[in-house]
Amino acid sequence: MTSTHPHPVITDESPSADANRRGPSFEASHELATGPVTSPPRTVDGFVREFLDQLNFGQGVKLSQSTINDQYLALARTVRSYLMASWLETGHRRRKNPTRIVGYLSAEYLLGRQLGNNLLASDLQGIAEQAMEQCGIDMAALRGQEVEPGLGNGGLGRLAACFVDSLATMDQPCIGYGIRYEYGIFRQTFVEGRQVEEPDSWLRLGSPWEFPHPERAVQVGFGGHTETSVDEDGTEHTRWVPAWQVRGVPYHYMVPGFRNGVVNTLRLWSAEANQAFDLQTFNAGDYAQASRAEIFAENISKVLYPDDSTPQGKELRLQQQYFFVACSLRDFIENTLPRDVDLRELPQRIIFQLNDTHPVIAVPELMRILVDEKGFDWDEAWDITQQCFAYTCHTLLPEALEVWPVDLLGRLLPRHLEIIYRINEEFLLEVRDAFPGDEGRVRRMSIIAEQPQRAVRMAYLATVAGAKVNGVAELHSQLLRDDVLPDFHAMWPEKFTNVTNGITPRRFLYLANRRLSDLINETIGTGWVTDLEQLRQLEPYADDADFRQRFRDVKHANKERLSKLLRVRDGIELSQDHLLDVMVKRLHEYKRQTLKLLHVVSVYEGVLSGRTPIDQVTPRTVLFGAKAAPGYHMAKEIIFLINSVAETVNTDPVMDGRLQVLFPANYNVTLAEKVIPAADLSEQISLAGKEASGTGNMKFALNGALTIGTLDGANVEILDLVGEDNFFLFGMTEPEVEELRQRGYVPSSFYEADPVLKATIDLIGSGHFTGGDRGAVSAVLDNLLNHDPFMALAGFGSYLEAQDRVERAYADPEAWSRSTILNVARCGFFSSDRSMRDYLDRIWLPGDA
Ligand code: F58
Repeated sequence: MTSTHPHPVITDESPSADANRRGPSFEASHELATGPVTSPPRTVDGFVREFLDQLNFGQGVKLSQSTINDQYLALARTVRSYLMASWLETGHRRRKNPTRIVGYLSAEYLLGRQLGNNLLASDLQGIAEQAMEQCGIDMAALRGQEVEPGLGNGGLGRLAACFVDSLATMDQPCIGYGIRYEYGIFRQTFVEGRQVEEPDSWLRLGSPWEFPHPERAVQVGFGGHTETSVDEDGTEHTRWVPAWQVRGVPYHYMVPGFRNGVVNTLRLWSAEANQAFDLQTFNAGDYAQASRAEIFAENISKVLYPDDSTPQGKELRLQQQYFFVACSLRDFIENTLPRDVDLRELPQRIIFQLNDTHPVIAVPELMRILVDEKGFDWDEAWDITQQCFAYTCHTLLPEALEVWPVDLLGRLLPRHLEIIYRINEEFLLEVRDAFPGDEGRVRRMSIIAEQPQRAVRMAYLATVAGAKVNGVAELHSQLLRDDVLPDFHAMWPEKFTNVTNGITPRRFLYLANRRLSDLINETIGTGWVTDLEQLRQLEPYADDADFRQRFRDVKHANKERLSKLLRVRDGIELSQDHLLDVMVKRLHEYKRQTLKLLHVVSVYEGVLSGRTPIDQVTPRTVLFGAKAAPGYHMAKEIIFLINSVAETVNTDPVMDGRLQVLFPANYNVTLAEKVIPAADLSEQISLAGKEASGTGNMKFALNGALTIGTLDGANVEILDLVGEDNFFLFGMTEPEVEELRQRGYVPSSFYEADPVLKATIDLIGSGHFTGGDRGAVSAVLDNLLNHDPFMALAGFGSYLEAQDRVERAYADPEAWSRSTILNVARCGFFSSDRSMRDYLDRIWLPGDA
């Protein structure tokens, strides 16, 4: 352990020369400078004093002149200063006692607001409330001032945020690595029912939670060519000579554990030009040209790519991916790992978890560092690399598996392409060895696809390089083994494992649902917050009428809270005595928002046509929340249709206010925290075999909503745990879906055979919801009737039947409450703490258990 890195084979012109210069690492030099750091006193007075200091000296204003934004920034910095000692102490402790740490590589972190979470983690909520009161400040207004960092698209980014929260709470060393996008997921607005995207300038009013560290910047190269030389021993060396470089500047964010004195680090990279502008060109008056390099570099971390399901051909996206993993590996190897550690020991010090394929270019990057810069021979480098990575797949849709055309990759990262070719060559030798004479298999498994164009299959590269490959729910992992990567599974069955997703109970129960957590605390104590299985102790209370009443009171109060919010935020009215039926998630055909909409229209059509007496309609509010990728045409048409139906149904007196459809714009983490605790019914209705896991499904169940759902993703496991009496199951199984597809699925035959479905679709087709304009809805309807790739029409009958069951169950409040309590009591498994334990046991530290 005490030998030094092998001598680097690097010349002075190399982009990395600077980063490789010996000297104490940053961590070590910091150590010399740190004495004990003390927090401000944990009293109301101490808090007030710190807050006023932050206001006066941080913001440069007096309380009497301060704006809400000044106050919010000062409050955030106050909370930060309480966490600081723990942050420094955690780093210090970790350096003294080195273990294998997790480097979570994720292009997305959908963090949500930080203030509430950090107050909760540091146990300063009460003190802060009182301190603000003493200052005459409305704390709720300050909370409302925070703009959430929306640095993710949906489930995958939110999962990363839950995971880092859990690791800190479990005192597990982890650095979350990602990108500090200047603009996160777009802000959605509706104009005449259609989605309009606006840039999300989340940094505009200041960003009090981040710590820029320009002195820790690293260089990242792009483009150029490679050069090969032979040394005196006859060994060949290759060197990459990039054509251009950018600087990666790290911004550090605190990731506090729940009241345990641990603060881990999230390190997000921002791209900057090495030279801001060309002074000579500027002086000559060509201002635009003078800043070209700056604009070019800064574009790399400018904006989060909104999921468009067609990742190919997006050069900037590949730049982003390489940029952040190159920064992260450099940072870990040069600035985090002590200098005296031999790189052969790297696997004992780090496991890089690849969050989907987005960071997979890290694999050839590590090989390049080890072979080209550090002088390892290929086999040894490959042996190290294979122990340093593990890969999580988050999808089952083939179109979402990233492939990069070799032209593009070779142009942007020529050395990496060479390395990938060599990895592939050696891998295919292994395949031929294991399956002699099976050239079909060799072609199927090649990391390089030949059709429709030569391209690198990033999922295959990750599978070949990773020590482990996991899916995110039992069903998903099984389909991953059987359908997506069967040849790889046949070759390395032991590589494959499952870790079912989870959610952090801190944010999604304690913070989001204060009333329910108070009731739980009162009933079983507070141990559940870090040991969610303790919720099991609530089971007997499902039979306690008094407890059920209190549970209902909580739900009612949460509806009231949501109702107030929606009135102010969106100008919409939520009827609090309705069954609140919620479908919130990204808009995607496979998730089947159209199926939900067909149900809504069928209820309306029933009343309109006289089939259903109005007094037989269960008063219900259907709430949608969904962003569509800007380039996803069909998804945007579906949004328009939902808004059109909402407008008609909500205002048609024939419904007597019994059916409301709400679609607040810009669904995000902040809104989720208010919507989920208020929901009665959780819609998880994707076509079986399409949703890898889902995590919204877990959040709803844990907050006492019942699920109507298919046997897809983690629904299967929720059903298993809560029991079929407490879950509204419908629809085909995954094998049944496949069977129907094999038989030949004809959606129009379902339309012809089911009069309710026919009437429902005909009503939409008549232009009833679009002011008589039939053309306005034809894209969605044509698609449903002629293609329906996700079999919404085939699912309609059983879905309606399940909705009938929902209404019958809802009509008995005591039985309904009993079920909701059992859902809460039995969903402890879905804590992300448990997911992290599983990653540790199965992937990160197997054998340590
Ligand atoms: C989601 N994927 C899965 N991808 O769809 C969901 O079932 C799962 O629960 C979740 O991951 C966590 O495992 C997902 O959110 C993305 O957002 C990608 C972002 C980059 C572009 C392509 C989609």
